[in-house]
Amino acid sequence: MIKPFKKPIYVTKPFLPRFEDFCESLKEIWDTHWLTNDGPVLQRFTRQLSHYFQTDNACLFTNGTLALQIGLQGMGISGEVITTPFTFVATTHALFWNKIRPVFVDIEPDYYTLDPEKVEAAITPWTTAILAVHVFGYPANLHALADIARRHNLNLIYDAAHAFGVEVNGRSIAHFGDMSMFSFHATKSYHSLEGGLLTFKDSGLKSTFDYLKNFGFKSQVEVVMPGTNAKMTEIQALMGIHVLKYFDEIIEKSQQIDTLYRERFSTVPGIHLPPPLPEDIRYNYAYMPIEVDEKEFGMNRDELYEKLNQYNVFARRYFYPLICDFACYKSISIVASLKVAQKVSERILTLPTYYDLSLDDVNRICDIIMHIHRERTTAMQITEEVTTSRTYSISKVS
Ligand code: T4K
Repeated sequence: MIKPFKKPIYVTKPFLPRFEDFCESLKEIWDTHWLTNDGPVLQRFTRQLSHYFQTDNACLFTNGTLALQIGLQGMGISGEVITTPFTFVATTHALFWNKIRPVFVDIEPDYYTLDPEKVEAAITPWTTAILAVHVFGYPANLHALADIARRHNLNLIYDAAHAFGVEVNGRSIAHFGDMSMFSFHATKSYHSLEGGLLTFKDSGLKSTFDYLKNFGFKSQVEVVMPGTNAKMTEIQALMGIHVLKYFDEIIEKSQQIDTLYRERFSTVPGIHLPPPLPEDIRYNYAYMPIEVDEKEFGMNRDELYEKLNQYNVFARRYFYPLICDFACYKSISIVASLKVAQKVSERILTLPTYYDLSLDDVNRICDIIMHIHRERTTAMQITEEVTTSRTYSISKVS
């Protein structure tokens, strides 16, 4: 008998720097009384991120959703945008708030990113951009999408909310496409409490993004566009600076967790994991998605999800339902089949992974899943035997 965890194990738990270190550094903010509106800490954070991403084209926002929304607005994207239904709802909301029609196309089965073939087939005269997602930090099919965008003269935008720290051939993922958005929400492996970052190719966009996130102000007496308020505060920026120092350690620990899960699940029937990534990709191990095959495992994803809750393990069904199945997007006509996305969304479960999740706890989560599987398959065998013997005795009597 395996006992439930005493305390809940959530899908993630934000990394925090040492309390004393953070408090000590707060003194700077207390001394200056500068809390927001492009303060010195935000400026320092921006410089650090520019260095980290090796680009001056970086702009910080109060969260990833507003970053993406403003990014699309600043780039003047309109009409139709081809995107994925297998993502967090904010990806589509950013389009909606810009009065852009999302055109959902299917994903690839291994890493759940946009299927380039399906993208090409969905292009119409109204298409202005492709909005792909590096979902779970898995890079989208960068070269194929770039090729399509180039041939059809489309903007290529990445929702890289999950992909902080991901590199391809030694280059940050931020350097692909025309613009990328990174989320620094507390639930991300890299965070600034809340926060968002845009990186972009065209340096001319920098001032537009700066205006848009600050009500459109160019000077105290000039409003050059109807902007909004999407500024990052000094305390957010300070947290971002602290967490950045530990990010390599966070990745290293998450990699150990990933390796252990993979090892343990290699012998569990019906639990499928995305294949290991090619060697030229430096992954951030931010999420631990598994797919549950009902036939092989003996129960479906939702039953496993509920059972895990009984053991105090709170895995999440990222991303279910598909965006196109939410009431507010139901009216959007789907042009193409979303067969893969539908299947993945019904089978996906993201397991706990975070910096201070111990390997013992990972082992215990795996033990619980194996125990649930064994319990179910034994019960199924008994039912089968009873049914067979009943059929046999009935046929003998008759
Ligand atoms: N694009 C994509 C692809 C995204 O995934 C997201 C955000 C965005 C765009 C938008 O970026 P932001 O505007 O958020 O910067 C969470 C996050 O709120 C959301 O940021 C994230 N994606 C999404 C995948 O996950 P929920 O509703 O699942 O979060 P919640 O509150 O249920 O938290 C999950 C678990 O994390 C909790 O069970 C416990 C733990 N937790 C959470 C918080 C907030 C903590 O331990 N401490 C905390 O402070 O959406």
